Amino acid sequence: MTAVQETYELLEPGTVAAYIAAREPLAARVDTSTLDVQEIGDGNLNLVFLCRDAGGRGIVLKQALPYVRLVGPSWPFTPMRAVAEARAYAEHGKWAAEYIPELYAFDRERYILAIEDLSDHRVWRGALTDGERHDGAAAKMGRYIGRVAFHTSVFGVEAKELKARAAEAISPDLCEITEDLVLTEPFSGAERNWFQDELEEAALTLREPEVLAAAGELKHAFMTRGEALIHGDLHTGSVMVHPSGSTRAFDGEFCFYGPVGFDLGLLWANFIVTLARDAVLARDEHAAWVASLFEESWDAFEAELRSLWPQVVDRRVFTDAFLERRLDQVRRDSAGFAATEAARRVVGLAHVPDLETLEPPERAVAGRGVIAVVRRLLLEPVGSPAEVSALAREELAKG
Ligand code: SR1
Ligand code: MG
Repeated sequence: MTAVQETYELLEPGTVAAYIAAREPLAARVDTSTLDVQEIGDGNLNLVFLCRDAGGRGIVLKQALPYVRLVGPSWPFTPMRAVAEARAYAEHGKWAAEYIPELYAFDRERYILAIEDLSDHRVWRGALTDGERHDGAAAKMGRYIGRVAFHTSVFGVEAKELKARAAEAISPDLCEITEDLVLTEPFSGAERNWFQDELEEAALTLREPEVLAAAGELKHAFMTRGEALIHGDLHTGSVMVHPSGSTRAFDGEFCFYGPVGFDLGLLWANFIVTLARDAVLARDEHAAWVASLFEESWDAFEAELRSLWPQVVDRRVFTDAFLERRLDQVRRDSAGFAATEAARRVVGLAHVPDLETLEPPERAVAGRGVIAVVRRLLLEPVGSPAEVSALAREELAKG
């Protein structure tokens, strides 16, 4: 981990109104004289201020702390992640503006992003945990991933230009977090891993040599395949949903040029975790709906990529036949990355409320079920999202 000696002023609820008032493009968006400011950051990393005026207008300020919030100042961490997030909003906004929040301004000196207020939306993880259905959200995220996969890759960007962009977007510290927490530690063991005592035996099965080797392949893919400017942390806690159907991916600070299947895989992993919750709570109807989201997201991704394919920059080798091979590769990658992400939500550092809010006996059953799904996804070749979904339901039904 790179230590940073950053000195910049952190926002506090009491200083936010003055900060906004002093910046013309922001001051025009809310009435700072009636501003109510709440710090609502519930993620692992940053400060997030929801600012709403008496007239109901709002704005969100997100500031990167110079350390990992989940752990505290003992884990210094680069605030340059805010630069990466601004890059994600700018680049993804060119191609998929309807699927992300609007970025109003970025303060490079203090690592503050001013973003569209989506407080009328819900974080998808919370909605899924409560058993809500948001029809069409998975398809929207599939389309988002498909657009980004095309327009920020060698398929949509001239080769030298793409290399220059990729060089500018390297993000070693953020990638290291994912490489360690998602792609290594659940399978190697680590001091900061934690899990219920009842899961000890199951957790150890993730360290068997074949499982570790499969995780190694995925880590290698993550570290070496700069396919597109992916979101990089697209779990269900990074998506907001609204009853109108509006669905937005936020928190793009982990974006980097990486494998496209990583974004789909993170969504799928968190569908698996929801399925585990549904299984122990006997929420059969919700489970049947969640089980359909794997294919829904994939089909939308595939349709988007196919529809953009005629615009491929270099058609000499990136032919229609190549597209079929490419889709096979992303399908396999997605299933593999889903396994690694699901594993870390049960035995790694960063757990999720979908499972943690269960009563201990149900939590243990759900955790063991997720681990069984992870092992099968890593050890058996899985060819389609429908297979991932069916395999997950089969394992989780064993209780
Ligand atoms: C120490 S940061 C842990 C996790 O929080 C972020 O949301 C990412 O998912 C990261 O892996
Ligand atoms: Mg996040």
